[in-house]
Amino acid sequence: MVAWASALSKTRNMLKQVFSPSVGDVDELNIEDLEEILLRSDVPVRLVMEIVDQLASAPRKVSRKELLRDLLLSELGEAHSFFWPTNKNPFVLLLLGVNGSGKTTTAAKLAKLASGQGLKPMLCGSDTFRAAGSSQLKLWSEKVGCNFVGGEMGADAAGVAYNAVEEAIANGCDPVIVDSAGRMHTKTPLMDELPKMCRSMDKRHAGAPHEVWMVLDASLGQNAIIQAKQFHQVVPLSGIVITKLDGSSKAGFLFSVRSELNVPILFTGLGEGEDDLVPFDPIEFVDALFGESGGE
Ligand SMILES: Nc1nc2c(ncn2[C@@H]2O[C@H](COP(=O)(O)OP(=O)(O)OP(=O)(O)O)[C@@H](O)[C@H]2O)c(=O)[nH]1
Ligand SMILES: [Mg+2]
Repeated sequence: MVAWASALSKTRNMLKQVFSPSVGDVDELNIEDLEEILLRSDVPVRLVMEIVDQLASAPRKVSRKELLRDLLLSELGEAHSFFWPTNKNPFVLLLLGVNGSGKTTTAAKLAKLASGQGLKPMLCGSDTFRAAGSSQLKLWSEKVGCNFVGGEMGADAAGVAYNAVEEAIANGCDPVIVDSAGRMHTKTPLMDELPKMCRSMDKRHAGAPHEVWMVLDASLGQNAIIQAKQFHQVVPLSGIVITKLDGSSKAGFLFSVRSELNVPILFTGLGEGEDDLVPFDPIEFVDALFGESGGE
């Protein structure tokens, strides 16, 4: 809870301006200020309008803060708990996203989580665009203490992914977490590489990758949704990881994910360390927005 509260301190501090300590007091709430703050936090316009309408028309005895909390929670829907499937032999997960969104760090954090649960993960560094792309993940694999397969700069990313799956099968590693090179959603040739990677893994291990998660940088706000839609068209996404929630004042775009993408938010990055990845919990997220303490 402390991590969530401190991660969301920027947005929370803005909200505090409209909800005075005597929260719930109708007269203390300036709806225009709230509207501006929600929009600045990248909460979708449609939802902001709905919130403003509902708050303005609610009976006086209803706590505005509670009503806002309920509206935000219902927009996020239920929490989606993720458990590593153990019947895929191995389960293969592909991570993708634009440059610098946090894919490599997230791959390492996920491997750490899987190791902690007694699994034997394999990290695959298929970022062969950059000289340091694959070696960065290799360093992480040493830190986390797990198997690793990578490729030289310029190597075929699909081939690297194929090799990783093959080696995982040979060594009994499960899950396989495949990191990919950052790519802009607008660059067609690079985007075309993603289905090729999927076909290559499927050739070695039918059904792989079993899941494809997009890693979204929270500081991008609504732009992250535009990117995700493009990726979703090229390779259907089964999950979303939101990184850099710590320090983002644009976390309101999370409220667009369900209505615009209908892909579950599974994990959230709350820092740069290997343990700073937590399952996404809508209640903790929304409560951290209104929390009164922590992480100032
Ligand atoms: N504060 C914070 N920083 C993060 C988080 N996740 C990743 N980062 C930082 O973001 C930067 C980019 O992370 P990478 O994991 O290299 O991102 P990437 O998507 O693999 O980047 P490319 O491979 O270049 O596309 C690094 O400095 C990470 O430490 C997070 O949850 N919080
Ligand atoms: Mg990377």
